[in-house]
Amino acid sequence: MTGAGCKETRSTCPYCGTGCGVLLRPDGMGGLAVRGDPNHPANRGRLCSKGLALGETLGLEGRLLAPQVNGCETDWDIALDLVASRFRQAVDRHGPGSVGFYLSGQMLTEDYYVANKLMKGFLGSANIDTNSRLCMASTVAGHKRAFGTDTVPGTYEDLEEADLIVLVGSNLAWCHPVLHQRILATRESRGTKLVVIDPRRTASCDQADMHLKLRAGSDVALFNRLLVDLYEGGALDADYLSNVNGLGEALEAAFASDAAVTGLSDSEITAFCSLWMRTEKVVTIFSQGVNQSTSGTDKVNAILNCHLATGRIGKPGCGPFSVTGQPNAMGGREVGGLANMLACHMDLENKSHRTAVQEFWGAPAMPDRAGLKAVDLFRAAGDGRLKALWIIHTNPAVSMPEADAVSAAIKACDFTVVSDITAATDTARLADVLLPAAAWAEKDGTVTNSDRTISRQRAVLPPPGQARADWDILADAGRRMGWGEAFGYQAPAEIFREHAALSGLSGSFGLDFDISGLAAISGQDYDDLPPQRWPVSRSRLGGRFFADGQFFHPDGKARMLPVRCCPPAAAQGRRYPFRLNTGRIRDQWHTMTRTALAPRLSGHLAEPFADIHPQDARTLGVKPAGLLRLSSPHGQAILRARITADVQPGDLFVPIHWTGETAPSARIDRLVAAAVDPVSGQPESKATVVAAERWQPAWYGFAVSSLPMTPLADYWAMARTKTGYRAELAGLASLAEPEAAARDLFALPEAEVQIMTDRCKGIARLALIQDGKVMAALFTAPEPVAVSRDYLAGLPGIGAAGVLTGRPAADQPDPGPVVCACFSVGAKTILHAIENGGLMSVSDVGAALQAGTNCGSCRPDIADLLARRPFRQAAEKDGSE
Ligand SMILES: Nc1nc2c(c(=O)[nH]1)N[C@H]1C(S)=C(S)[C@@H](COP(=O)(O)OP(=O)(O)OC[C@H]3O[C@@H](n4cnc5c(=O)[nH]c(N)nc54)[C@H](O)[C@@H]3O)O[C@H]1N2
Ligand SMILES: Nc1nc2c(c(=O)[nH]1)N[C@H]1C(S)=C(S)[C@@H](COP(=O)(O)OP(=O)(O)OC[C@H]3O[C@@H](n4cnc5c(=O)[nH]c(N)nc54)[C@H](O)[C@@H]3O)O[C@H]1N2
Ligand code: SF4
Ligand SMILES: [Mo]
Repeated sequence: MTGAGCKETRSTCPYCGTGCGVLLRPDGMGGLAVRGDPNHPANRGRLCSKGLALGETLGLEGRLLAPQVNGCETDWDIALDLVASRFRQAVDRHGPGSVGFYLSGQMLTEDYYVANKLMKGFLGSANIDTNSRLCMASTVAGHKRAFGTDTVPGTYEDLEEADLIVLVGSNLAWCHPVLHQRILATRESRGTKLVVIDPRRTASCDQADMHLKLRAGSDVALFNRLLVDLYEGGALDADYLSNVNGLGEALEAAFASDAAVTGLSDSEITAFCSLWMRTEKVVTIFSQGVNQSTSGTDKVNAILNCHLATGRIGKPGCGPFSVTGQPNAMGGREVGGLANMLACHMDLENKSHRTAVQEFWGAPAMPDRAGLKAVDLFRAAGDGRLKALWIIHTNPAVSMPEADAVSAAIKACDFTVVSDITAATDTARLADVLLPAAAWAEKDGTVTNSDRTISRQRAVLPPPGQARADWDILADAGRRMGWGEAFGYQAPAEIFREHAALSGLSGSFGLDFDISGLAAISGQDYDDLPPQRWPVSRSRLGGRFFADGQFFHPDGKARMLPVRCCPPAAAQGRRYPFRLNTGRIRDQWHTMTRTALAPRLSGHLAEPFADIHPQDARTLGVKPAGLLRLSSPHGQAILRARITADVQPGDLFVPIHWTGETAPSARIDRLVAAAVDPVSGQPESKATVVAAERWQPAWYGFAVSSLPMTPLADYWAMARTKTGYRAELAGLASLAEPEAAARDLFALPEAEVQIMTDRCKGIARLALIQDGKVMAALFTAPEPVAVSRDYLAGLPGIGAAGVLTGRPAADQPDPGPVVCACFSVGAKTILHAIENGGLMSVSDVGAALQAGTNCGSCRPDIADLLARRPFRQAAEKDGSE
C-alpha cells in the first residue's frame, strides 16, 4: 500500500468537524502528498491551510515508539498486563466508581465504541467522559431538552440554500474555514446575508453584513428579544407549533428578559430581529461562544426556541446548526462516550434501554446512573477517589480549566495511563504508563462530521515502532482483564458492524441514531465505504430531521424552554477587573502537537498573545509589543500584548494553543475557573475574571537557531521555522553575559561568535557560526527587540554576512509574517503589492501574488490588509483635516 507512485487513497482530515475529504499519496519516504477530495460532499476538493499542511506533520520526530512504564521502555505484554491488573484490582478493592477513562472527540468511532463498552459494560462504571464535555456538552443537553434526542436537524446544503446565516459564538472563518468558504462562495451568487454575534471582532466579521458585539454571556437576552419580536410581528408558525410544547412559558420568560444587558443599541437589536423575521430561510450556526458558558444549555435552547416557534427547522435552507469542533465529536455522541449517555443515543437511566444494551453486549455489570463529568473526574483523581485513570487522545493538563490542579490530580492519582502519539506533552509527562498510538494516516476507522456524514479515515502509512491503533490497544486490555470474547476484535470493520447492529436497537426504541442498514457490511464494503449521512436504516436514509414535526420526546412533540439570561459565573470587580475570553487561531490545532511541526502553520502567528483594548492598555501603561501579566485565583500567565479595538474595554482574548512544551507562561487554562453549566457540566472557558498588569522584564530577546533551543528565561515562546526554530524571550534578572547565555540557549559551546554590544544601551546582538554558516543568533535589548523576525528566521544554515543588522539588506525583500500559508506569502509582500500595484480587492491580490487562491483560509486576513492600505489611511487623514 505504501511507496512512491502508488494510487491516491481517500481519507478524511483529522482536524475540524467540517470533515473534509482528502486524497493521500505516500511519497515513499514516509511522507504524504495531500489534496482535497473533489468528490467528498463536505468540501468538494477544498482544504484549509491546516488540511493542506498535513503532509508536513507526519515526521517521526517526537513520536512515541514503544510503551513506557515509569519512564522506561518496555513491551506491550508488560505494559498492558499492568494496565489490566491495576484496573481490575481497583474495581475489586474499591468498586467500579474507582476507575475512569478520559477520552477525546478525535478518537475514531471504533476506538470510542470499544472504550465505552469496556468501561460501561464490563468495568461497570460510567466514569467515562471526554473533552467533548469542554466542547459539545451544552449542545447535547440543549438538543435533548428540545428534541428528546441529540439530533443535528440540518445538512451542509442548507448553508447554500439559506438567505441569512447567523454565526453565534463561532469564528467560522478560522475554525471551520472550508464551511466559511462555502458560505462566501454562495454569498457571491445568491447574496446570502451574514450576521456575526460575538463580543469581539474576528476574521469571520470581515465579510459580514452585521456584527453584533454583545457583552460576554448575554446571548440568551438577545434571542429572548428575538422571540418576543417574532411573536409580536406575527411571524410564529401556528401549524408547526401544534407539534411543540412550552410556547407560553418560553414567551413569558422572554417577555421578562431585558435585551439591554447585551450592551447593544436598540437599533442594532431591531435591525437584527427584523432581518431574521423577514428572512424565511435562516440558518443559525453556533459554537463555543454558546456552549462554553455557565448558561450554555440555555443559550442553545434560546436559539432552538426561535427556530421551533417559526417552524424554520428541518427544511431546505433553515434550521439551528451546531457545528462540531473535533473530527469525531459527533461520533463520540453516537457511541455514547459521555458519562451521562449509554450508547447509540440510548439513555443510561432508562431501564429498558439499559437492559437491551446489557443483553446485546453480554455485559456482566452496567451502571444505572451517570458517572463523573470531566471537571469532577479530575477532582476525584486528585482527592484519591479514583485509583486508576486512562487518558486517550487528549491533553487535559493543558486544555482543562484550572489546569494546574488537573496536572496535580493526574500526578496524584495512584495509576495513570496515557495513550498518545508523542511523549512530549504536558499530560504524557505525568503518566505512569505511556502507550504509543498509531496516528492519523496509519490507522483505519470512521468519523462523523457536523452534518451527520460518516466518512472513512484510511491507513496509508505503517505505524512506526510498536505503535498500535487505539481500538486495538483498548480491546487487548479488555481481553487481558478477562473478557476475551467481548473484545476479540481483529479489525475495525468488526467493531463498526457491532456498533451498527446496536444502533438498530436504538431505532427499535424509536430513536434517531440508527445505522443498522450497515450492520452486515462486508470487510470490502467497509474498506470502500463512501461518505454517507445517517440515519441508514430500513425506513430512513440521510436527509433532514423534523420538517414533519415529529420529535423524540415520548409525546412526539418538541419543547420550547423558558430561559433566563444569567451573567457569567463571577462578576468583574476591583480585584479581577477583566474578563478573559479564550479561543482559537487559524493555523494551530489545540495543544499544537501536530500543527506546530509545520513551519508554514507556525508562520501565521508565531507567538501567544493577549488582545487588549487601547483604553485598557493605556491605563495599564502597556506599550505595543509589551508584555502583560494576567492572574486569576487559579494561576498566572505572561503574554505579549496586542493592542486592538477588536476586543471591548474590560475584555481580553488569549489563544488556547500554547503549552509547557512551546510557551509555558502562556498555558492559559491555568487561569480559567472550572465554573460549569448546571445542566451540561460544561466549563465556562470564555469568561473568567482576571487581573492584568504590565510585566516589565530587565531584557527582551529574539533568537533563531537551526537546532532546538533550551530556553531558561522567565518568558519564552518557541516556534518552528523552515530553517529551524525561533524564540521570543524575556528575563527579570539582567543579562550580564549575553555570550554565555547564548551558548547555553543554543547548546553550542564551541561555535565561533560574532558579537556587537552597546553596554550603555544594554543591547547585544550575536551570531554563532560554524563552517561559515550561521547556526544561531540572539538579539537582546531592554525594550521589545525591533528586528525583522521573518528575515532572521530564514538565516540559520546560510552565510553569516550582515546578520547582526537584524534586517535584510536594502536589495533583499522582507516578506513579513506569513499570511497565505499555501504559497508562503508574507504580510509585507502583500502590503507592498497593494501599495505599488494599486490592488483593490482580494482577487487582485490573488492574481498578483497567488495569495488566497488555494485554500482561501487567508482571504479574510488579506481583506484586513486591504482595509489598512496606505492610500486609504492617507485619504481618511485628508478627510479628517
Ligand atoms: N484553527 C482551528 N480550528 C479549529 C480548532 C482549532 O484548534 N484550531 N478546534 C476545533 C474545535 S475542537 C472546536 S470546538 C471549534 C471551535 O470553534 P469556535 O467556537 O468558532 O472557536 P472559538 O475561538 O473557541 O470561539 C468562538 C468565538 O466565541 C466568541 N465568544 C466568547 N464569548 C462569547 C459569548 O458570550 N457570546 C458569543 N456569541 N460569542 C462568544 C469568541 O470571541 C470566539 O470568537 O473549532 C474547531 N476548529
Ligand atoms: N480555555 C479554553 N480551554 C479549552 C477550550 C477553549 O476554547 N478555551 N476549548 C476546549 C475544547 S472545545 C476542546 S475540543 C479541547 C481540546 O483539547 P485537547 O483534546 O486536550 O487537545 P489536543 O491537542 O487536540 O489533544 C490531543 C492529544 O492527542 C494526541 N494524539 C494525536 N493523534 C492521536 C492518536 O491517533 N491517538 C492517540 N491516542 N493520541 C493522539 C495529541 O498528540 C495530543 O496530545 O480544549 C478545550 N479547552
Ligand atoms: S476545514 Fe480545514 S481543518 Fe477542517 S476538516 Fe477541512 S481541511 Fe481539515
Ligand atoms: Mo472542541
